[in-house]
Amino acid sequence: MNALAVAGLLMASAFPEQDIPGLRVSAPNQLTGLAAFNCLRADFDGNGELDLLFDDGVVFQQGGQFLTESKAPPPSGNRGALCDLFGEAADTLYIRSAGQYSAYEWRDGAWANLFAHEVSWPDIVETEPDMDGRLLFVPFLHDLDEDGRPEVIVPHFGGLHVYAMGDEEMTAFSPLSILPPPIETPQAAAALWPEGRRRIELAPVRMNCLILFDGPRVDVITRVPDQQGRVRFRIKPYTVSLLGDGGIESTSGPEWETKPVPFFFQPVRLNADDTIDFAGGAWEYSDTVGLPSPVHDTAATLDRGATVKWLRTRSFSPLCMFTDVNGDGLSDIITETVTLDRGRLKSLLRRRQRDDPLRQTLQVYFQDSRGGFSKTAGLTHSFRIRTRGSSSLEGAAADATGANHSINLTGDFNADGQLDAVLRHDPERIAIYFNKGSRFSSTPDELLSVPKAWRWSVADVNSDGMADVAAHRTETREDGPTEMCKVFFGRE
Ligand SMILES: [Ca+2]
Ligand SMILES: [Ca+2]
Ligand SMILES: [Ca+2]
Ligand SMILES: [Ca+2]
Repeated sequence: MNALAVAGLLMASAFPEQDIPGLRVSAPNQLTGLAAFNCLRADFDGNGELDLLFDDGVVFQQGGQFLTESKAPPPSGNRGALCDLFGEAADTLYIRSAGQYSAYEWRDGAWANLFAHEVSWPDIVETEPDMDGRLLFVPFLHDLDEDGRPEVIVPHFGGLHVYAMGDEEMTAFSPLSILPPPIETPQAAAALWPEGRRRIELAPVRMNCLILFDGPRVDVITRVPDQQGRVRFRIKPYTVSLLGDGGIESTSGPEWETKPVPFFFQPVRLNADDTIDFAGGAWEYSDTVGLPSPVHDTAATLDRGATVKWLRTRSFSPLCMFTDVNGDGLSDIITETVTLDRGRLKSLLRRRQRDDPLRQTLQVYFQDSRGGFSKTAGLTHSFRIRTRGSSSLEGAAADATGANHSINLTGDFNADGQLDAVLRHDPERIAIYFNKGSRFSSTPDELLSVPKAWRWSVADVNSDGMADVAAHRTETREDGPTEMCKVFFGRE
């Protein structure tokens, strides 16, 4: 192969890129690998291409390009209102504003109002005049009775409030008492003197539970800490039925509890069975060798705490601990091991600048179909991480754990079902290594220009099945901070 052919190949494989100012993609959720967007995404104008709804308007996509120059403002009169989408197409905008519930569709270049109903919500939805027409993206829709039409769900101290849309009008059901009672939060005694400061204090209350919705099934999950610093999860399952006469009914199934599990566990779905799983991780400095070094625990249970898969590695907190790395529908455990050799630690402790590459070893423990995880790692790969040459241990920790230096294993860039690894290659570029099933490519398959000061994250921005890299930076300009974002679109 001659040099020209090599250059041709490299150019052919480069990811197309586009600036989408204002777009922000978060670091992945450590338990699910999912990144959060600061916009809602749907094909609002029905041209078959996904559009981006920001809090101040829609950026449409046309011919694979996002038209960032012209933003269509959200429906007027909904400043500071809560906004959610629903359904397969998810192109209808549902809005909860002060005293009102309304819906809009984009038709012939403008928002068309589908309905607007007066509602008195149990919580405060403020229409903020100073919100400058911006929407708040808060999920509140769920199809409880599975008729294809979403209900509005508002959890509140008084219970779970449900509202259903009929053809003409809206039904407000009486609140379901299925949430744990609010707890009074202790506070300092009220002052009795001077007289002018005397007042009746209302004890602040809080409610702490997680509500999982799955069709008519509602699981209410509470944490019960024990004396040993562990925690049990108590799960109350309910089935909610909306009755034809405007009534609502909830029947409770048998309550269950997990065995005591580590305090850092959280409920999560690691496979598609009926049992809620629990998993998590935490890191600390371990002082066993005389020098503080980071250790990270990663643990998961698929059987209510009866067996816990527990892995301890020398590492800071990884970007993500659980994703379905091999695309079989079962989430796998990812651990990282950072090789911080004694020489480097000593030089860090002496506060001497070093720019040694760290070694970060990725290990994947695959979940099997028998309800467990592999005993040994099914996929192991050692990557070189170049840090900025931090002069302190904390700095090195920040370097190694910041989104800029950790390994991101949450996106499939070539749509082969295997998640690919993304990491910073050098100060000016990040590298993508394709996952070959039992190993990663030994050299980067893609190198993207992402300057040092830019942060980056991974998500399928245009929903074409191939992960993309979104790099961002906040620039301070005369008229305030401006969010810069450059998206590199993955392609086969
Ligand atoms: Ca569109
Ligand atoms: Ca898997
Ligand atoms: Ca892949
Ligand atoms: Ca994509």
